[in-house]
Amino acid sequence: MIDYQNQDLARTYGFTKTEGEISISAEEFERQHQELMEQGYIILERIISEEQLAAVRAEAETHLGHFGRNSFEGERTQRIYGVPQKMRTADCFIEHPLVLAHLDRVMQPSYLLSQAQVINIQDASPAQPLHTDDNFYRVPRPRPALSVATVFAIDDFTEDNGATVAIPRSHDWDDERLPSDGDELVKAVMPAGSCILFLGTLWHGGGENFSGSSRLALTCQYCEPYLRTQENFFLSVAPETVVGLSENLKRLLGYSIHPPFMGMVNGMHPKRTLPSGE
Ligand SMILES: O=C(O)CCC(=O)C(=O)O
Ligand SMILES: [Fe+2]
Repeated sequence: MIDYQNQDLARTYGFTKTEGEISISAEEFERQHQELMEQGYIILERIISEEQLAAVRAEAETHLGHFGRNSFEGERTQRIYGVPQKMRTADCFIEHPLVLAHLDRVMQPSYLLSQAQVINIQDASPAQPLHTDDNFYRVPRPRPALSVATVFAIDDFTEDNGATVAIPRSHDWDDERLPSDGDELVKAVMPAGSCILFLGTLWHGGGENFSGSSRLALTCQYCEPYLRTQENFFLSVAPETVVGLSENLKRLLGYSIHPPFMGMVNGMHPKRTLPSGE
């Protein structure tokens, strides 16, 4: 019998695999992976260049405006949504080879970008409520993560400017267990260009900012390929924009097939819907 679940049935447009090389050894990568699975997060130091940071900052500044509408978004926090349409300087964060290598290891092929946001936490902003990022997928815990997130520091993340906080090992908690006063909280204090990468089951949140300055960050969430994404990128990213993107980004935005045929359009690969060039 044909194995329809695992076979790529397409001819012209098969399912695409991650492109890009990582710059660390296989042993170091394996060590990071073990740490991620044990504590629920890892910090990847200085993986974005000064030039890339300057470029994303300049582009973000042209879009930052509104403040959040509730305590989750943060009433003193500015967010840019729809980033893959608006900001080409964010691409190198969304498809960073080391991030994708970790995603390849913990998620099924053709995982999707669920959301991408710039987050600017202003001074005198209270901490964001602690939460997990995949709790709207109502599958009982403990369980494997259904999403993975990154938060990149564009400004240095310091003790007092709102660095992301996380509860180590909380990715293993069941549904009954909620954060309480005795829990260990770590702050992702890290230089600009670094990121905290964590499982969607980990309890975390944006930190309190009492530094006198704002904290600029870029965050991405990725979900298993069979789940609904938070942002509807089919509507927010124009097909004319998608045509110019890398294979990695096309796949992450849903121009991909989760074998054997999830994601099809009129029985065909979604890339066939793109304007000429594809
Ligand atoms: O801003 C941060 O450090 C974290 C943001 C976050 O966890 C979220 O918006 O889901
Ligand atoms: Fe979050």
